[in-house]
Amino acid sequence: MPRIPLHCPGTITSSVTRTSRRWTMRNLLALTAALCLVLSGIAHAGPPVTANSTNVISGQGAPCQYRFRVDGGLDQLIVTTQLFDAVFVPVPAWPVTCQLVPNPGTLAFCTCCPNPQTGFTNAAGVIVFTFRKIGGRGTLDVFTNAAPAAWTSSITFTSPDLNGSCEPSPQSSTTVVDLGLWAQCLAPGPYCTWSDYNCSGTVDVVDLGLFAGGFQKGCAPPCP
Ligand SMILES: [Ca+2]
Repeated sequence: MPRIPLHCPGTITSSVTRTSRRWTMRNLLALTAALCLVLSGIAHAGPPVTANSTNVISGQGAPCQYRFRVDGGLDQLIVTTQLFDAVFVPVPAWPVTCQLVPNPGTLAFCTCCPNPQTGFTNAAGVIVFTFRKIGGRGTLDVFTNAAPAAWTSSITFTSPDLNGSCEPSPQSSTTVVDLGLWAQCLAPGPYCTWSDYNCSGTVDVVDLGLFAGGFQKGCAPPCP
């Protein structure tokens, strides 16, 4: 017996439902795209504001000072900056410069790597600078410029290259001249922080060991 094709009411309904679903999906996609455009317009950041942003300096390995070494051994100074605008929206792709600047307390300073360093904030408004391979002793200003936002902090530091000579490798930046500077602070001479690498309050054989770690070390790539 030949079969008669039937259009059941149920089939028609499901076809209509499918079409309607497709139409709704298309509208939903269009709406989402429009919403994204509007939101991205709202989220567009203004210039960074110092009071709303953060600039954190870390990496100090001893309680009283940073200890650097021209080969990058010992401490690294890490500057983490996050920029926000006046309404706390992160500021991406913003140019930031970070510089170690000698101040009146700087007794000697040299660096094997570029100073200042420059870069751009990421999507979260964050940029991280790393400073290492440094010689000298005393204090330094850490100046971060994300104009119109800016910060200046001061750090105390030392290194086995106490006179900040930064000889290139294979020369040694730590020589008998530096040994003389270190030994000035041995008892009964006056105490000085720069010779006290472990910040114990006295200059002794432990510090001599850390100082000696600078022998045969000179400036060499990579940077930072
Ligand atoms: Ca030296």
